Amino acid sequence: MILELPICFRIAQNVARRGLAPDPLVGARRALCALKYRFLHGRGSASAAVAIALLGALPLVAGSVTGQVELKDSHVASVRKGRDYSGVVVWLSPADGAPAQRADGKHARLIQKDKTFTPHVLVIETGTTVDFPNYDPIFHNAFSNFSGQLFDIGLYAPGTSKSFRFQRSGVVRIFCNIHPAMSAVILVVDTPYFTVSGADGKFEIANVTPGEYKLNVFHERASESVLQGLERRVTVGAGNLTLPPMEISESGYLPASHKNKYGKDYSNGTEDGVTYPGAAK
Ligand SMILES: [Cu+2]
Repeated sequence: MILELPICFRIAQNVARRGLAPDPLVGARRALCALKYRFLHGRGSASAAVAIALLGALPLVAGSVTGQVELKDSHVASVRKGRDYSGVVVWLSPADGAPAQRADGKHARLIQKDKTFTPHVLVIETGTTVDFPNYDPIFHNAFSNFSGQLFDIGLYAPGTSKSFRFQRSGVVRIFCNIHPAMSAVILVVDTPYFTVSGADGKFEIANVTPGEYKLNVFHERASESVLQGLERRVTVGAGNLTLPPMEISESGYLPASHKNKYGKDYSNGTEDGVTYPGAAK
């Protein structure tokens, strides 16, 4: 106890000077020290110590946001007849324009198997590295020359993987330079609060720190104006916030063919016959 007191005194001074602690655990420790010092020495402000205890020692209870989306006016059979409303991204960004979150050191995966990128829609925090493992017996070459972030990880052989770190927020449309039918979307966001809807259109963003947020929505076949019309401000408290159902119109979406990474048309029907240096025979 005696040895603790000088430490508590310094911490209490630090708390008094700064007002708040950086996180609840540190706050709790500092507040306990401050209170202990106050009672042992009869100095300092009791109200300040209590305020510190309340602000720092009581961890904020995380909230959640749930809702349901429906895709309308779609030309895609699985959506129109199968009622597949998957692939809608919903995320929360701080309403006060707080500094962007970065996820340096985090990894996510976009698998290539059966000439398909999985998942088709991947959401990551800015700074995340995406690994592109190739589980096919053929070469692939993921790239993007659309808006968002340009990248080209080159050819990679069966059973190998390449990686790329996404450092800017935005929509990155991914293609394969060998297989024109392969596509995916990586959405890079400046927040840890995001989710992707399931086939039933339901979504949940869990473990949200209570506060004011801007709710953002993305779907690859929705126009910019439709998506902007769905933005709204939400207040997250402790417990669950259920949003009213949202309809996302695909009206005006025109599927368009895309070029390869050189900006040229893909060669017709020969992709599987291509032999690459070092490819397994
Ligand atoms: Cu490919």
